[in-house]
Amino acid sequence: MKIKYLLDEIEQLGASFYAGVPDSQLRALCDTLMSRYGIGDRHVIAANEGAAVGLAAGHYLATGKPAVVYMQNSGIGNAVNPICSLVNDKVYAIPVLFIVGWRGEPGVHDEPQHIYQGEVTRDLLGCLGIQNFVISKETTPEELAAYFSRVKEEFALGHQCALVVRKGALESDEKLEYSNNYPLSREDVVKLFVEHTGERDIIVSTTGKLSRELFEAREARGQGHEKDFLTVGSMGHSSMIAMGIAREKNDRRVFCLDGDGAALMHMGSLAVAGSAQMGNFVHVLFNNEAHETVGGMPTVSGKIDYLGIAKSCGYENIFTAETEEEALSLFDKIAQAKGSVFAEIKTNLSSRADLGRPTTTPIQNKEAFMEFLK
Ligand SMILES: Cc1ncc(C[n+]2csc(CCOP(=O)(O)OP(=O)(O)O)c2C)c(N)n1
Repeated sequence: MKIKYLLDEIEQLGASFYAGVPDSQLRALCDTLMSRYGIGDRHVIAANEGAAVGLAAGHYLATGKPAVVYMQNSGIGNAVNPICSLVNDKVYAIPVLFIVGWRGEPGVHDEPQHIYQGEVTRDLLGCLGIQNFVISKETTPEELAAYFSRVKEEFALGHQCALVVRKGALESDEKLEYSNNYPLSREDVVKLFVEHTGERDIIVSTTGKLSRELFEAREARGQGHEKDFLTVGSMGHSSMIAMGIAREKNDRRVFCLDGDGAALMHMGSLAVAGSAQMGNFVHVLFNNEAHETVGGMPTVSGKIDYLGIAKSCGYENIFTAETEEEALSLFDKIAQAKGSVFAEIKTNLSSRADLGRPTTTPIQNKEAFMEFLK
């Protein structure tokens, strides 16, 4: 279905403000919003999906108009609290239109982290009191108009509605290419970590392509995957997984390889990890100022002083790298550091079109990893 039909219906609904977290399955929507509105009056990329509901609520309070919140279905969990305790009609009764990318739809092949989420997506929305309509490639403008009439009725009652978007359902004429000028690629830096971390060092890697690149780097070197915990889902929680391990394994160094979008998503964890001042904790932020994995839409990380934030959160050693030379010298600095480390590495938005996905299952990953931790 052409994205134009959807945006026209939204316009007629009186909604003109969009907030969300990008999703590859909603790429046609994200790119169209970026090209029409950029980031500004009509469109904000939120830190997480719950925050997007907050923005939608604030917009409604200020204008009396409903807003649109877009997200991958993985983000429903982040939004549950403000859906139940803020916008629900038993509280402030604030209409919101959700546009939800349906990863892991039953019967459609997808990665393990999407399977259960995909199974429960519509039930979960139903449970949250949100009427939802499935949008597929075949949805006609007439069917869409009928869904929007229902949305209007629900909005009049102070309810929320959702469009659950199937894979490949939305088409747009524009596909934006995003870029920055940093010399290092994320994948090359990931390879450096594989080469320069020690035999007993532990890696916890963030959601998205970074984990896929780590998996492939091990394969390319003929190594096993037991040293790495791949946070395939649960975006934004790799630092807390790493902290949970580091607390128990004082004699092992734990590297968290984080993404800037993920770190922003639950930024409070930086304060908790930093203030714990664990001498074996090495938090590495791959900052490409974007959600590269899902298409490259920008984050606010270009405007953020992560080094200042890390310092004030209590990290004891703060490093930065933008060139290969600087990235290589990081490993000596980390080896000599006394106390916890935060390192920000600036990376560009290149990634391989033929990048694979883990060929082992999450359970195999967990079992080998736990054995390695013993
Ligand atoms: C809660 C949640 N929201 C959204 C997504 C979809 N998603 C997967 S990876 C990703 C981008 C991650 O960005 P970043 O951490 O900056 O890493 P990059 O891809 O740029 O390396 C997003 C939005 C998700 N998996 N989970």
